[in-house]
Amino acid sequence: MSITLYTAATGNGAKPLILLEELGVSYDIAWIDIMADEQFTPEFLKISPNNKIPALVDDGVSVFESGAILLHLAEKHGQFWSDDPATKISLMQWLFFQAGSQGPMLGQAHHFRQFAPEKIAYGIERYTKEANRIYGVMDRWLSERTYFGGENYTIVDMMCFPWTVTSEWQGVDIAEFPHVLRWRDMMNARPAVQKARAIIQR
Ligand SMILES: N[C@@H](CCC(=O)N[C@@H](CS)C(=O)NCC(=O)O)C(=O)O
Repeated sequence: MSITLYTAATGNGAKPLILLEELGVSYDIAWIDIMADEQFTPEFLKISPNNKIPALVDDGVSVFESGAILLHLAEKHGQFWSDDPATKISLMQWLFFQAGSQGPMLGQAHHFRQFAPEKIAYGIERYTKEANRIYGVMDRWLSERTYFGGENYTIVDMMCFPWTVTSEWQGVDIAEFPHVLRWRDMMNARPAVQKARAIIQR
């Protein structure tokens, strides 16, 4: 069995690393320097046609999109997911919430607040407001359960966690979201999360 993870030091890049560390499987890392446009090379585009990290090659099969990567590994190893239909639907909705809302909106808040060469008030206001709304959604859900999937730790937690590490860059005061903070602290205490964060250095 051979696994190569193509990644970089970003929140999205951390997601599959957390799962690989939780699974305890061996893997190699191929670092992609996205600031030097290595994601646009023809070799990388064969693995990741949307020119983004992370991507994974598992025994010759390539997968892009962090949600697909985590789902592939979780199903293959029979861990951190569920076969129970009702539980699976609940997990799937939060997996897609992460991929379709949490990641992109927190990413936009991060971009307009930290990276945009011009400070555009409309963009900053729109995405800071949206980021705070998203934390409110997570906070309400986590106020009634330990993890996104209830009592079981799953890949949904691994998907949602990395973006919450940099909440202050998104204009979010984490103290206003005590349930997210409690869950984030719990995630940070996991040895696999600490190892993944040390590897990715963030
Ligand atoms: N929805 C994607 C997002 C991946 C993503 O945005 N990756 C960024 C780094 S965090 C990237 O590779 N950016 C390079 C580019 O857009 O050219 C996923 O979850 O895998």
